[in-house]
Amino acid sequence: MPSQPLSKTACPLPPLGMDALRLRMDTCHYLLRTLGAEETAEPVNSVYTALAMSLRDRLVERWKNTQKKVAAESGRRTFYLSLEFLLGRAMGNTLLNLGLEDAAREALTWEHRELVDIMELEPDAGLGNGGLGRLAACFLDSCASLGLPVTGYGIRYSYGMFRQEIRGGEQVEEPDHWLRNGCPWELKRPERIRRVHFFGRSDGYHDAQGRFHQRWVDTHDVLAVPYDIPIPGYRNEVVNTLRLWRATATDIFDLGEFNAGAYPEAVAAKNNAEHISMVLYPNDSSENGKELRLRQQYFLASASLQDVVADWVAIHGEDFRNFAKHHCFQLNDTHPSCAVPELMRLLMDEHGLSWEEAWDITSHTMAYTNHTLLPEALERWSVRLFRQLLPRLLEIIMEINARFLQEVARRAPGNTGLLQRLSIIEEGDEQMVRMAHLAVVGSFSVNGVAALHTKLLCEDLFADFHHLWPTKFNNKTNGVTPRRWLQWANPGLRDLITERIGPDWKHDLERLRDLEPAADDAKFRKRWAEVRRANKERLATLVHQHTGVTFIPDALVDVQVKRVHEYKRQLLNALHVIHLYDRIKRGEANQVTPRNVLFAGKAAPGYFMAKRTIKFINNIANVINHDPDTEGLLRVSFLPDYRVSLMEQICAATDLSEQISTAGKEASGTGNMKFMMNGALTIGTLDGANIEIRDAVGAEHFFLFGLNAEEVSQLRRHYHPELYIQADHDLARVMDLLQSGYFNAFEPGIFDPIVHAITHPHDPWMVLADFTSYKVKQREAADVWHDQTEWQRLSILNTAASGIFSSDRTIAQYNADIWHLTPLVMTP
Ligand code: GPQ
Repeated sequence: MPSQPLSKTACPLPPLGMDALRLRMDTCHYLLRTLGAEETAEPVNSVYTALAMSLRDRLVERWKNTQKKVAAESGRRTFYLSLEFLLGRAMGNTLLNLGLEDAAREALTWEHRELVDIMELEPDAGLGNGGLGRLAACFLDSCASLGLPVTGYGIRYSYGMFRQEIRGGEQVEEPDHWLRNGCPWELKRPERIRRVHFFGRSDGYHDAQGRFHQRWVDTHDVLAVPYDIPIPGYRNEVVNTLRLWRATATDIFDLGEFNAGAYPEAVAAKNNAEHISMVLYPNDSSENGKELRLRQQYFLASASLQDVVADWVAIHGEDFRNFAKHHCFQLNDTHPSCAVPELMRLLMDEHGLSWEEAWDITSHTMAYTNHTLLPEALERWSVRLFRQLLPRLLEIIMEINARFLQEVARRAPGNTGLLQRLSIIEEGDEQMVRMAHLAVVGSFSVNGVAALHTKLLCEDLFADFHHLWPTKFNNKTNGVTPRRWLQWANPGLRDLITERIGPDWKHDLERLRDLEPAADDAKFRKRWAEVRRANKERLATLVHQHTGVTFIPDALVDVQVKRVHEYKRQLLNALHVIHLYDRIKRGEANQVTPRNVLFAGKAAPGYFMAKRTIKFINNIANVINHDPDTEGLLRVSFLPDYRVSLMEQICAATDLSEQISTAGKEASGTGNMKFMMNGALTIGTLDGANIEIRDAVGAEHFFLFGLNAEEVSQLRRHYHPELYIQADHDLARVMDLLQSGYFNAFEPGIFDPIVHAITHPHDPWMVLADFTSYKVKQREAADVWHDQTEWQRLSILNTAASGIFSSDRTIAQYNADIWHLTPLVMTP
């Protein structure tokens, strides 16, 4: 953006709306007085910061009012504990929720600045890997918008999810220093620092009354410094809090440990403490097992619980009788499940409660959400590591387990198999703590994230627990916030919808059903298509900028964006792309529907097959896009560095949403919901929330293919991939092309691992089993695309049926069944 020196324009006062005028004055103030922006410099970044600070001012007042109200009502509160909050950018969301979008646009008209360009300067807060972290962010938005007193607790990683670059078709990871220019949204709260213990040993002693206690001594402590991020509700004056902890060294740790001669070591120790909040582990749906990760988990659990307990003690003293009545801790997967033994420790060791009293409180405040059935994602920590790092916690876990197994033995005498299966401690060469078992035993509620997922939890993963405590288990199908994912991401569609059915849907997404009749209105369909076309042009520009690939105008936009993982089967999609290419090459060009196929997603840095899949897709894209025969028919691109702010552009521009995981493996999926809300049609398996999406929109409006979860598990024992190749000539040709090295002419052998994986009878993801039905369904989708009237009709019907996938519905269900919070009503 060209910019004039500030002096020439220093805050003129043209006729502006009141909000815009105030926003401009505040922005100028921060720009000139706080940031000291130089008059001749190009202060674009400082304009972003100054505007963000002005908006934060507007949040702070509401924030304080909300806190006062929560304190005054002294009702029940929920604390959402999560190692991940994938927030993305805050500015657009703040403007939308405060209703200041137009004001900000006006306020920035001086100096030829454009709000959209300023907003692009905000780095994504990428403090999460994928679905689980983004779900936490959507939930915070919904809690605030429903006026529920819910506080998020997480870690303020210095480095979030890595930035992904693609070089030579391969993923290269670069650190994401998102705090480089500071974060104008957060407020540091040094007065609420907490101390977290590590190492040391457990020590028994008698108190003055002669009662026996245990305490954790000789510890190495780390300080937890909270930074608060405001979470505004949608136009309801509520502002909740996300409190993120940063680790720093204690002075005592530094000076007590080392003598003066070891000064550099003492300083280095500080560094060591700070490692805890240094970086997010980039593993999605797979366990990591590194000691530093366990430190992060305990650090979060301990700091957060101490914070809540301290607030309680400040008001109620040492009387904890009503603590459980007032608190619920929702555990986002097992990552924060150290909270169970930690609350026991705080109540017993620091506040003198008995085991029974502490257990009664703990087991009535903890609620656990499971996000996966994949065995590789189920966290287990070695007892040895636990004993060394968190000795007092291990002692408590062992006691929880002993008492739990006693109860089981009483109910099912002599059933040692059952005891072994249920035990929190897994026996074997090395004893392990099963974190999921700890979470289930310690919680009063255990939920899955989609109907099928919860059913499989009850029948499979937690069958024995379900048998023991059937009423503990419940389903909460995921949702996404319609503020960010429809209103903000797709303003064109938002305004068109409002024009048609009025604004009520913005507060109750189920009202989108009122759009249904519009699907049969030709004029409306035309305008719907126009909005979507404009979105697609924007996406095409973006893709071209970042990949050099030119999308075919008006072609079907076919999208698979998500973490790259074998169970999500990007490979199946890639095989289909090869098949389309093969059809073009064998002379069926006139039967092939023009398509732009878009992939994006990050692979865990240590996940070989996922990284090779990225290379595979890039090589295929390279061959296809450079073959003149594909001109106007097929374009393939892999967009680097997939993240929240990219999805905002992608979901508004997608025609066909690829949700093609092996049935039974995707717990829910949430990208599927974002696409549907924006009018995409889905091609998918009967997996996770796809099933509910199909139920909502109607089976005839969903491209279903593939084996169902039961068929997948039946087939496992006698799966013969070669039979599928023999049975489908198209698949055989694809495999031949692959094996001939067509896509790796100068890189011999690099795709052998891929060929090997999908042709092996032990392929857990059964890629080839679903190829034929996928191909057929893709063809059906292409045929429907030819009938644009029908496609736009289905597109409208998808949006109209997407209301139940609002995270407001999900959160209302968490509240009705688990949290039981009374909504706050704030007046402006
Ligand atoms: N999920 Cl266990 C993640 O994003 N990361 C994880 O570590 C685990 C689960 C996802 C899951 O794969 C999706 O199916 C869900 O939609 C999502 O969690 C939110 O529940």
